[in-house]
Amino acid sequence: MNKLIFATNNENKVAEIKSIIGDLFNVVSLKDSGIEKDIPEPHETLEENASEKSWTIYNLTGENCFSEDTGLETEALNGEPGVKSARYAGEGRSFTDNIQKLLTLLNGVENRKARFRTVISLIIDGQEHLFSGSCEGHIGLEPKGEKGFGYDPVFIPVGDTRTFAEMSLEDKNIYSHRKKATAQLLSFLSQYGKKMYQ
Ligand code: ITT
Repeated sequence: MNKLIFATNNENKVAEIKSIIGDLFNVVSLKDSGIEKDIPEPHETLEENASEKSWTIYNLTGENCFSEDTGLETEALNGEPGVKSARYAGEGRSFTDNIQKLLTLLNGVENRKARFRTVISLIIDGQEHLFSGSCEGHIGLEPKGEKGFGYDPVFIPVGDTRTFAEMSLEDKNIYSHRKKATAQLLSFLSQYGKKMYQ
């Protein structure tokens, strides 16, 4: 089966992407590849950060790989936390702190519209390809649910009344930004595979 290194240190992302890709590709995380590397995310856009992550691992291994950068963008906060999503409350702070900061900034704010956006950077045979997916929704008044990760307890997608953290992974995949971006990646890979073997 074709191997693809997933350039991430976030095991929750690995579980989600594996649940979407299934057996079509052998997705191997950095941990499973024995690579210990804190990949830099120094840029102002998800695209540039995703690109930096995948080139870092491609240059290190020479193997086909992909990465993704995801941000939660809220309308009332001009797109924040956005690219700062992972470290919104500061370096080394917990996810509870990130959620608390977001809820405090949105306290009393009527417009709670938000969206998750994922950008995937794939490097295959030395060439980069970008894919993206987004999910519209709103930020709840308080955290709800125990499943998922990150901002899932406060994000409610359009079309549902539950937060992502109250859903099974199967249900999150009905709406999810990551699912949409990964579907594009899969469609590209299946076309690419056909061209290679024609
Ligand atoms: P890598 O860079 O190693 O892939 P990361 O955790 O730093 O992992 P990102 O910068 O892409 O990943 O993600 C920013 C944060 O946004 C991340 O720490 C998550 O907690 C949160 N996040 C990403 N996807 C999410 C999702 O589907 N649901 C809830 N929160 C999410």
